[in-house]
Amino acid sequence: MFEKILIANRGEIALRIQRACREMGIKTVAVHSEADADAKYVKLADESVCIGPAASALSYLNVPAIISAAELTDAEAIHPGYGFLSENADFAERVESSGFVFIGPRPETIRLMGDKVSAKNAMKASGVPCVPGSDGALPEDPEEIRRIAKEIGYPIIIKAAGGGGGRGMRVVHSDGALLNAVAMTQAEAQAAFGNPVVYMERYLQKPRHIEIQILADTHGNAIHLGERDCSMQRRHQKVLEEAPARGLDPKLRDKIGERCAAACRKINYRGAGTFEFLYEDGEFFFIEMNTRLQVEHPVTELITGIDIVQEQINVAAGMPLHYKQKDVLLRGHAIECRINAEHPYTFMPSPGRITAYHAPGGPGIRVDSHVYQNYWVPSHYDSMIGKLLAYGTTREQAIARMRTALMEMIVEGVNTNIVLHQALMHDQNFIEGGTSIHYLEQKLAKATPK
Ligand code: MV4
Repeated sequence: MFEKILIANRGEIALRIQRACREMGIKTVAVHSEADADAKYVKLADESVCIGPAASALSYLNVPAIISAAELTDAEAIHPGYGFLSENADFAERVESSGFVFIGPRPETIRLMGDKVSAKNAMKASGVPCVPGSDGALPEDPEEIRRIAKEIGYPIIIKAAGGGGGRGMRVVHSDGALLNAVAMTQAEAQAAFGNPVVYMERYLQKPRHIEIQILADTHGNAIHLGERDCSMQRRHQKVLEEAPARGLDPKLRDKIGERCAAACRKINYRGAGTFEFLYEDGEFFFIEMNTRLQVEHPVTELITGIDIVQEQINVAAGMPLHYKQKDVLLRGHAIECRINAEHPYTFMPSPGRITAYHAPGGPGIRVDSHVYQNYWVPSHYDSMIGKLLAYGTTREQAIARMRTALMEMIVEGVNTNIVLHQALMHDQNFIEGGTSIHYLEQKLAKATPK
């Protein structure tokens, strides 16, 4: 096992990874920007290194500074967390060629999944069901493009191979609008990602966003940990996540989960990963794969009892997974509310000093947060200040516990979205469950007419 790991991230996830390391007897190195120098989680690490000024481009994205910090402190492995460099294949390659272990998939795998066309091709070939669409990149010939769209049937969606997470997409409703939309998406893709390749899919109009968590080791074992429903989102930012997904047939879960695990075995996947699906009318359609630890991983930890971060570290050290598929039992229900320092209805970021803070507690409550009274929320990074999770034997109990926890939670000095979560925990459609990816935006549009 490693003796020392460098954590190339900040905030709650830096603390989460530290906690896993401490339990495993591994020393930690925190790297931080000037803006995060005084944060308590930096002091909690065994060692810390300042890697640059507040701006992410000069610190948390500063590859040479991070590698130097690992050399300076004699760390053996680097955990990238989520965001920042976590899905950057060049970074993973630089980490490994510098003699460190990258806690994540092999660089080739990150690259394969970073290109959405090659990801979909690989998954289709591995037996994962995909959204019906073009066979890879769209051809040049406009008549060919029109024929493909007609065959799929309108509405269709044009997506950039270099995009993902909601960037570089365009919905098209008719043949008349098609070729212009393709040209626009190609031009935007070239400008944004340096890659003009686009592909086409049938546009699903009211899907849910359901993702499957997987773990794979370097001994040929791959397992799935069930799904998370991440449909409650606004502008591609998830607001809350839960597991299991309301109404999902356990037989279908096992089937799709096993397909994902089999695909991992086939491509020699290593570490933790997430298969993103759209789910509509009882059918799963693969859209993308995330090759990192996700923000919402604790939802799965609560219903499986598996520490996903510790498994990542184990696998990176070359050890086999601690669990076989038959050991993975989904028990109860978990909900995660992302607590952001932002205005609850305009979503304007609200950096500044937290003047009063009280974390909720009690049975089934978990708070993953790095903040405290007097903590300064910097304006340079995303606005998430923590995650509040509630576990219950039933979904109803998880909701009841989340309501209580949200009521107990105190964050003063900055705006937060706590009242939005409170409203959602009393929303009749949320309580019923199974709302689509468009539900929250529609609810907000009704609540705040222009
Ligand atoms: C889609 C879709 C409907 N049909 N693909 C947006 C993010 C990117 N990961 C894929 N996205 C979508 N792809 C087809 N064929 C609708 C979305 C989509 C979406 C997906 C997941 C979560 C939130 C979303 C919000 C708007 C659109």
